[in-house]
Amino acid sequence: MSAITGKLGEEEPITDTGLNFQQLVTYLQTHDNFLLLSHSDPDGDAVGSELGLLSVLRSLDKKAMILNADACSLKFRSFDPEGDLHSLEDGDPLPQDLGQKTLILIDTSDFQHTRRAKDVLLPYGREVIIIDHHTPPTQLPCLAYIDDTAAASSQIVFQIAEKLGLTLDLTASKALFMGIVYDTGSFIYPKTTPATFHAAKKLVEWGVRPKEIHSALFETIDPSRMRLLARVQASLILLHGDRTAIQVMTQAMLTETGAIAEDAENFINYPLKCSTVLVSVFLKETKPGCYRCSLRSKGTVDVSTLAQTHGGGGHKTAAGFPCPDLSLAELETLLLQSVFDLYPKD
Ligand SMILES: [Mn+2]
Repeated sequence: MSAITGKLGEEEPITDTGLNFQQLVTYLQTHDNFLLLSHSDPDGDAVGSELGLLSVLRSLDKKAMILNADACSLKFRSFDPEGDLHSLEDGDPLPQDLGQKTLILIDTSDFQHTRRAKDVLLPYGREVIIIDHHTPPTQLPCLAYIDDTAAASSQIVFQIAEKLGLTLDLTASKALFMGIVYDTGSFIYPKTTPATFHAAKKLVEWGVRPKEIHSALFETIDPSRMRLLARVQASLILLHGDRTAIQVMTQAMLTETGAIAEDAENFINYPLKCSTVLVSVFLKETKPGCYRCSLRSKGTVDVSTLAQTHGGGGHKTAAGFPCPDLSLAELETLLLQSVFDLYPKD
């Protein structure tokens, strides 16, 4: 935990802009007229924490609304039966009283990550306050409560509700549970703690059925994405004694299936389920004839070195590099050798 952040703890020291948890709760109680927004391409936790916080504020009889820059993807819309997820992308208008509104930026502390909102929303509110669980920047742009030990922003919103003694309605409870499931990879990522399970337990007590959330999140693939998955997996080859998996996605596959490039998210992870595979390579044609190479490792080898050699970057287990000047055949030849060189020789 960095010194400038607020913490879950009421006597924690703070600096100029860092709020502690009690100060955050007091702030919400003593202000009114809120506009909630999150980062671009709002993910499960962005949507879940926004819908949860909207309900918390309305339970306190506050005026509150959500207005993001980007529309949220279809699979999250079922968590918003009242249609509260407004966005500039959907053509929703700026509120007339924007200058009187307190803007709550949730699930990011970086104004740059709010796309158009940084130009048309954030400068014009009465005040901006951040609620987030990511590692904070060295200088916060405004008042902020950041708990980077929290598994999800949705977990923080649950803690606010609990502190206020609220029992959330089913819509808000489902949204928060979904945000937690999304950001913890179904309760397995390292920041999953007893506090995460405590939140989940209470949300289930408030009526959430975990199976229903799981189905909405993970069993709602569009037919176009399913067809793309079939095409990409048909390209899969195993090399180097079944230690390397390579998959290719071309522009033609997107055209033929009606899918979009984002639909291939996570395809690179499937081959890692194979017991022998140590490195998964995904070659994506980003524009006609132009490829990008993504690499995933189970952790035994470091794929970031390979990516750096070719002008890219990343981490030990997830890296990538652009390769605009190579044909697919040249790229495959290059990877055949360079991935092989990563393995320890006996
Ligand atoms: Mn999050």
